Amino acid sequence: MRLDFVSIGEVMVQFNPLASGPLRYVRYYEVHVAGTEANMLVGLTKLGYRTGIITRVGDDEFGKLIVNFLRGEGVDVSRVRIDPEAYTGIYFIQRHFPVPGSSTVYYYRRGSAASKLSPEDVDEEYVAHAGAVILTGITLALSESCRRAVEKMYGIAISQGKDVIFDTNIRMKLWRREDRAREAIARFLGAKLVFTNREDLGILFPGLSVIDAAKRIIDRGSELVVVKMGPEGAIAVDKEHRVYKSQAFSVPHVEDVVGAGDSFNAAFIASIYRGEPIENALLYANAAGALAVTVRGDVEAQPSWDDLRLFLESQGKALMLR
Ligand code: KDG
Repeated sequence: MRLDFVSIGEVMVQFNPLASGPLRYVRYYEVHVAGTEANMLVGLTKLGYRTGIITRVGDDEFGKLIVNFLRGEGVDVSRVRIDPEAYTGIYFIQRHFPVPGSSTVYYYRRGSAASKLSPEDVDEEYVAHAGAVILTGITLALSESCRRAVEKMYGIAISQGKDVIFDTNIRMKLWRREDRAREAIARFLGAKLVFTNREDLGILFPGLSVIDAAKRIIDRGSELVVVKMGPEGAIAVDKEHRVYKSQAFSVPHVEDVVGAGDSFNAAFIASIYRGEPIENALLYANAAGALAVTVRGDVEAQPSWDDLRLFLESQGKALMLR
């Protein structure tokens, strides 16, 4: 089977409270399936692409939920390994406290099945047959064997002349030390398309402005760098150092901001791979990011092209596909 995009990473069960505020007062949770790589793949399937994930889940009910969910969304799960020795990772979200409009994640994932991913999970043929590979800093942070698995996938993609898309996605709760993140992520900054954000650039290139830091990534071999800035929109820098700026959309109600960046990435990637200009890709990506924050769960409000058209029209803009 030929897939357009494949990725590797941990998929977890997300417990998202029905009420906002401190978790000690929360009594009811809603169950979702999430994880940055899977989120991007689901977003891409909604926009018409064929995707697949390499991961491990435990031989437990949460693992079964994840596989059923991803399969239902159209993501290829033929490379999901069921690990009888380890459990499926989970996490909780605390919403709108102590900072209204923000969300905080609490992981229960150390030693999980996915943290045991290793180079042997990376099927060379599977990667070689894909159109492009999506990698993130989160998988690099999970364990030494995860890091080697991501490096293997990167090596296969490069040797086969495949595009690599990389999101720095620095989670300090996983890395604990900034120098570790900086060192592990450095070699991936030559990926063809790099997504990042202001905080990550501050860790990767301390003291540099956002635009200068993005230009440094271009100088390492990347062709396009996209800096996501949440409610402040996004900036892209291309290989001629041209800078593109775009504004975010505001929505009437922010339910949960977790996953917005993945929704943004999916729409941006989908647009670029169908040949849309960078300005339009940024517009559609901001729209997809805005939609994602309106619901609990990372992927539930990711748009199709028709959804994007309707959303943009409601904002006085148009979807102009080539
Ligand atoms: O981008 C959203 C993800 O951060 C969230 O779903 C959880 O994948 C996750 C992680 O590792 O933080």
